[in-house]
Amino acid sequence: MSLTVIGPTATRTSRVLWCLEELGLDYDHQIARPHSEEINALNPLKQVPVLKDGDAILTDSTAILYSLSDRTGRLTFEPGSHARAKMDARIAFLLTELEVPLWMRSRHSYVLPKDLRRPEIFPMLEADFRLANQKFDALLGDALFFGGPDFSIADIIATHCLFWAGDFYQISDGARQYLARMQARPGWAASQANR
Ligand SMILES: N[C@@H](CCC(=O)N[C@@H](CS)C(=O)NCC(=O)O)C(=O)O
Repeated sequence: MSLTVIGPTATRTSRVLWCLEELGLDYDHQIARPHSEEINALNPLKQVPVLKDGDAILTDSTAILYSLSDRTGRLTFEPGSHARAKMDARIAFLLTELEVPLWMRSRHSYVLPKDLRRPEIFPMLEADFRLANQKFDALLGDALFFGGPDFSIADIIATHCLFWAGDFYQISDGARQYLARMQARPGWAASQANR
């Protein structure tokens, strides 16, 4: 595989970097910013991450994680199995509940043009995040991993969201312990090296 990850580390790009580190695959990393000429030419949404995968251009961090894990058969569960459906359900929760208040908080803090930002929604977003954090705790229970019996791409997305949440909010004790456990993995440290 010839893989080039494009996007700054301090974005959802880090999900892709961490996945590649966990898989032990070789890759290049280029730090182009969202809305830069280079990104706009690759992704009509003007967003990062972008993965150049041979001749193919892949976008969306979750789609990229699915592509890499399905192709290698690692960090995931067998397609069609109940374990896989459970992991998919956990990822759906992460993207539709835990990530949403974080993304909206970021959009209205620094992503959107100034005249479109609405900081008056911040208290509502904080309440949404609290609720999502409680749901995360309930789903995790006393399990080691969020997506199933082993470390999976669900843990990459969950960890990234909880790390991102630290920019704005205090996370629950359970989430903090989970985050510390995930960040102790060597792949996490390696994924953060090129900032
Ligand atoms: N669902 C996409 C979201 C990508 C995204 O919004 N990336 C942010 C950086 S983390 C970005 O490029 N923002 C610029 C913008 O939305 O205009 C993914 O997971 O890759």
